Amino acid sequence: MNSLTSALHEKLAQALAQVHEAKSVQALYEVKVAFAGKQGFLTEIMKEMVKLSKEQKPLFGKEVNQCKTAFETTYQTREGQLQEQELFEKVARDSVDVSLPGLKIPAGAKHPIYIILHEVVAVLSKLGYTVRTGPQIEKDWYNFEALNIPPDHPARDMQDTFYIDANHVLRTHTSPVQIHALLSEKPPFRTIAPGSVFRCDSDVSHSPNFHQVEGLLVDHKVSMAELKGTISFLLSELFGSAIKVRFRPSFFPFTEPSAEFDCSCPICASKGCRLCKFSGWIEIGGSGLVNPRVFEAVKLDPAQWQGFAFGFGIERMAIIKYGIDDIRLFFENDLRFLGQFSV
Ligand code: 2U9
Repeated sequence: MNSLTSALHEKLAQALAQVHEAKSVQALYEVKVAFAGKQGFLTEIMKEMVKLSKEQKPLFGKEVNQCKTAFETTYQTREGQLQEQELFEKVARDSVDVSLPGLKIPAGAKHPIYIILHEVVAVLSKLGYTVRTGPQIEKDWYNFEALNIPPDHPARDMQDTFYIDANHVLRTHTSPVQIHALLSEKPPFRTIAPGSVFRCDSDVSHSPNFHQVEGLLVDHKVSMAELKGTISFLLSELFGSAIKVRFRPSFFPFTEPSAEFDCSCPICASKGCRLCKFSGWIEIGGSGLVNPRVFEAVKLDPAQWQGFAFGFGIERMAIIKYGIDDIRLFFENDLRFLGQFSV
């Protein structure tokens, strides 16, 4: 046996021992790369063949092939064992203890604002109102001008309005939705615009972002009596038929005449409590007959068309209905607060 052949057999014996000793599929693979890989021992020893005689060369080539086959066979057997072993270890490691109690997934709850908003929509739908929505960023004209709010009106003051730029604002009410409706739809119609509005104001009873519902009915002849009937119906459906409603003269640029409306305190049944400030009455919102100047702005003839409109804040409704004393709770997403409204 020449020295190359004995080196070959010695290395094969070594590699087979390493195969048996390998503790992982990865370690095993490294043995294979070192012995039979492209740049491994067998490739290198083949290069040494030039040193052999013409007769020795084919014999040595045959030896190399036999060693390769012997290595492969042993390698594959060991690989199978290690793969199985690793699989068992993985299964043992990842096993599930089926006797452990399951994770409790708490049930979600509807947000109180969502609950009230949908109650209001449900009641007004019975009277034939359909919901309209619109963008939260509005052109000055839709939010103010068309609603007869002149440039020097206090509602436009930087303190109340978030300006995006000189011509765009975060809507301060949902009235621009009604302006879009008046421009795109042929009256008569009745519509409600619920949604998020923004005012630069923040304390226990004011949030820079709150929700409103506004209603608008347009027809040839519309009266304050119909407006009062609509508001009374809505409040009695929301707070119960025992509720009393009163209207107080007020002023809004977009309605004339205008009236604010209150309801008897549903918390203390008008006996007097902290919520109604011991007056027995709670302020709910504002209303009135659509100012003819609004019809003129949207190119509708005020001699042909009349309307009534009303608006109120949803947070305020929720505060009254649930006896909540800080408006900021609606926006903090504290699950201890939100969980109380689960159905
Ligand atoms: C058009 C014409 C008139 C909607 C109205 C009020 C009165 C009102 C406030 C109540 C509390 C807003 O959330 S609040 O601060 N709203 O007092 N809103 S009348 O009048 C309209 C709307 C659209 C075309």
